[in-house]
Amino acid sequence: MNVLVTGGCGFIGSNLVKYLRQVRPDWTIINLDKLTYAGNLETLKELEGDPKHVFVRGDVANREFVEHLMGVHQIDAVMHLAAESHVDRSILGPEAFIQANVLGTQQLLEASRVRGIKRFLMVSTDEVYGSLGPTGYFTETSPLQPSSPYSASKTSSDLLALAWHHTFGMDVVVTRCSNNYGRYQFPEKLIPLMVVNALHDKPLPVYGDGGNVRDWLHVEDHCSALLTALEKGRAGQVYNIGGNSERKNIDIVKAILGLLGKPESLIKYVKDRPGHDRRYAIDPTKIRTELGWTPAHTFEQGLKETVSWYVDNTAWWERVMSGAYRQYFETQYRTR
Ligand code: NAD
Ligand code: TDX
Repeated sequence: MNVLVTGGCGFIGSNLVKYLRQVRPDWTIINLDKLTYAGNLETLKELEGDPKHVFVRGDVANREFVEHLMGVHQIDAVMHLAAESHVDRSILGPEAFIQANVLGTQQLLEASRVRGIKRFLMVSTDEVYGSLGPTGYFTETSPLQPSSPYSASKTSSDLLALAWHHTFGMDVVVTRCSNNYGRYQFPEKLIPLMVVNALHDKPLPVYGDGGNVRDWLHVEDHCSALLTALEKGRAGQVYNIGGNSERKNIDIVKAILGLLGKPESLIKYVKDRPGHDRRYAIDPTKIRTELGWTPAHTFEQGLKETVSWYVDNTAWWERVMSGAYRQYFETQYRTR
């Protein structure tokens, strides 16, 4: 089996590539990544020389190139993770999100159709559903009401993937996952940002009143769910992924400070994010009952391990913060 993973040098993608190499050792993974600011090839250093992991730098929006790549590597299935992923950046500059998430997905779908790809897994997000009130859960039939340019672009790509199933008969499965946390997350997202700032005794910027709720899932549980959906999901279906771990942002920030032995005086309430969704909560019944998936991590244990990982791997995030991680690609690949 030859699988094209797009965005395999990002947070979830790099965890997924490593996970697949472990649990499906006979598969060949073609990792197509543009290496934007969020792509870090260094994260996959341990796979150097592994003949079953082929890294290719490229843009999913470059259809001719992607079609060629799919032909050369005789790709059977696509796991599409490549995207611009940070909500705050989408507020500052939405264009890159439309280009990568909407146009990029359309081009990738079209290349997949032309090449007769047997299964296309579209990695979407719970943000497509918009915001919940204090009660209730997102199910797969909840209305799609995205709030930010990021979530609107993801909703577009999610619906494009389903359109390629309905209109062209392509075998497409869509997953919508809640907030991920774990190792190798870029320190612009809530959990790693708070850890890194706390380690530097810098203020921890909490948006609004800190009462916004997110539903957290360990990245390794997301990876196992993606493999389950790829192998067992029904064509044309959507599967929510979540671990029933709703937490208020402020409670997470306080938990991180507690784990690091830092004072709560570091918390700084700042201006709210425009259009900030109040609450996300996933109902994962369908993937649990229909496909038999269950998460392996509890949030408390997972957060503890994640915070420890950032404490033990300062070199990784310091090279991200300084920009030095970009040199890895230059020395390892550009000179070949
Ligand atoms: P990330 O920003 O860490 O990584 C994105 C990767 O995609 C990077 O390696 C980047 O270089 C690459 N990329 C961006 N544009 C590209 C393009 N045009 N062509 C090829 N590669 C490109 O993101 P992440 O947090 O790992 O998220 C991965 C996917 O999962 C995204 O589609 C995101 O919407 C989705 N998702 C994320 C979460 C979360 O909590 N992080 C939750 C649900 C769904
Ligand atoms: O500095 C901060 N202060 C703060 O209060 C940051 C970066 C975030 N927040 C809040 C905003 C959110 O309520 O924390 C919460 C989480 O924020 P992010 O880490 O930016 O994630 P979110 O906006 O929830 O989106 C994430 O989950 C869904 C991912 O970035 C998306 O890619 C995914 O689709």
